[in-house]
Formats: sequence, structure tokens, C-alpha cells
Amino acid sequence: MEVNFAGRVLDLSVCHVMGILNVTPDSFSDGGRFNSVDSAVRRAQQMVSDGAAFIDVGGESTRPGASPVSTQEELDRVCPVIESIARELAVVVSVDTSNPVVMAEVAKLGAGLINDVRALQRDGAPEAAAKTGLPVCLMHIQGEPDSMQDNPRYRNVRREVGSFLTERLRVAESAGVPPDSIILDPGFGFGKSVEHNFQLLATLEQLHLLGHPLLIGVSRKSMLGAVTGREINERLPASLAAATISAMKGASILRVHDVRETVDAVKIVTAVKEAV
Ligand code: 9MG
Repeated sequence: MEVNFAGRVLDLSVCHVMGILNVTPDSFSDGGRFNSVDSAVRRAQQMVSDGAAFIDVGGESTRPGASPVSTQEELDRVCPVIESIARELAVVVSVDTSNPVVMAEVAKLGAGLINDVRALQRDGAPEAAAKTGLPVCLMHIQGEPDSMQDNPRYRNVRREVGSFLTERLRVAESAGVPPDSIILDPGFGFGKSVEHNFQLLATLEQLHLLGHPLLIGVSRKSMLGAVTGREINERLPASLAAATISAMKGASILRVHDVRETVDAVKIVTAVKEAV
């Protein structure tokens, strides 16, 4: 199951780690734009040394309650960082964006994957993503980040996430995104209660029936805090447990904050799978 990410070919039948690199103003202690780019690239370099195969660069916060940013602000935040990482580091640069203008620009700068938490629902996004020629990750979301956690409701969360992803696959393919370059993601924490999230994790293997590699993001999320009672910076053990379960259930990419520790966990999962 090989996928070409702008010239870097990865086998997605094994599990890879994606490091999270937020380039929103609150992500840096040093304020100014130059220093922010510099420290973002250094952070990416550390994650690559720790074993990340992907770096996911995001310029718009998608945390519950977050408000949207303008296209120009998003471009200003992500473009210099993407350009530097793509030029300097041996890694696939993923871009966390739903904005068709940003998709088109970052493709010219060396990005290798479009990670859209809105699954190409914005006007012009399916066509823009197809035009880049890059692989795309389609993630399930119910609602929008500013209100998605207000009152998430499902009759059957697993079935409804599956139907949503099937419909978004159809839209992406109709716009010209090749089916073999589409990755799917159930979207943990995006319009879901704690129970919905754990029902999805428990039945993750069923999403393989859709026939696409899976990207999973559970690192430090509130579903882990709800069960353990831990604050966000104390959720490493819970994050590793959830990452290990996801990898055992066949996830191809784990989107995480703690790259070094997750790479070790994935090595154990791989050793177990190879021993069968
Ligand atoms: C940007 N972002 C935040 N959480 C995410 C998740 O779970 N999956 C993907 N694909 N992107 C995410």
C-alpha cells in the first residue's frame, strides 16, 4: 500500500508517526514572526530526529471553541514554515487546512499531504485539493470547531461516521482526487462525546471496510482526560495506550505531540504483528 507524498513514497501497510506542529500565535513564547519560524523549524527537526515520518503544520486552531482565521493570516503563518521544513528536512510535510487558497499555495512550497478536518466541505476545496495532485486526508467532523462540542448527537456513531466518510470519498473522487491517495480519519473529539469517541476507538477496525488507510489523532485529547482525570500535559501514558490500540487495529498514521515515545510504542506493535 504505497503512497507518493510529493516524491516521498511511504508504505502505509505499516504504521508511521506524524508530529504536530501548530503555528498559531499562542504556540510560541518568543512572539515575533522570524523567531517563530525559526523555532517551529527547530521543533520539526527534533521530531524528525525522534522518528516522525510526517510533520503536520497547522495555522488555524481547530480546538473546540476556536474561531476561524483569514486566508492571509493562515498563509502568513504556515507558508514560511512549510517552505523551510520541505527544503531542509527529510520528512513529509502535511498541512492542516480546509482553505482552498492555502491548499494551492502550500503545494507549490513542497507540502506532501493535505489534512482537512472538514473533509473538503468548503466551497472549492475538492477541486483545489485535486489540482494539487497531493494525497488528502478526509476527516469526519460534526458541525464546526466553534460549536461542535455543544451537543453532539448520533443514533449510531460508527455507522454515521462511515456514511459521512463514504460521501466525502465520493465528492473527492468526483473532483479528481485519485482514490489510492485518500486517507480517512474518524475525527476523535470533533463533534463527539467521550462515549462516542470510545465507541469509535473500540470499533476502529470496521473503518477498514472503506478500503483506505487510516490516520488517527487521539494524542492528549479530552477523551483521555475524562477517563484518567489528568490535565493535558499529564496525558502521555493515556495517549500511548490509545496510540497502541489504534496501531494494533491497523492505523497507518498516528498524529501525536510526543513523537519519540510514540515511535517506541509503534515499534512494539510492529514487532508483535511480525511475530504472528
Ligand atoms: C488538525 N487535527 C487535530 N486533530 C486531528 C485529528 O484527530 N485528525 C486529523 N486528521 N487532524 C487533526
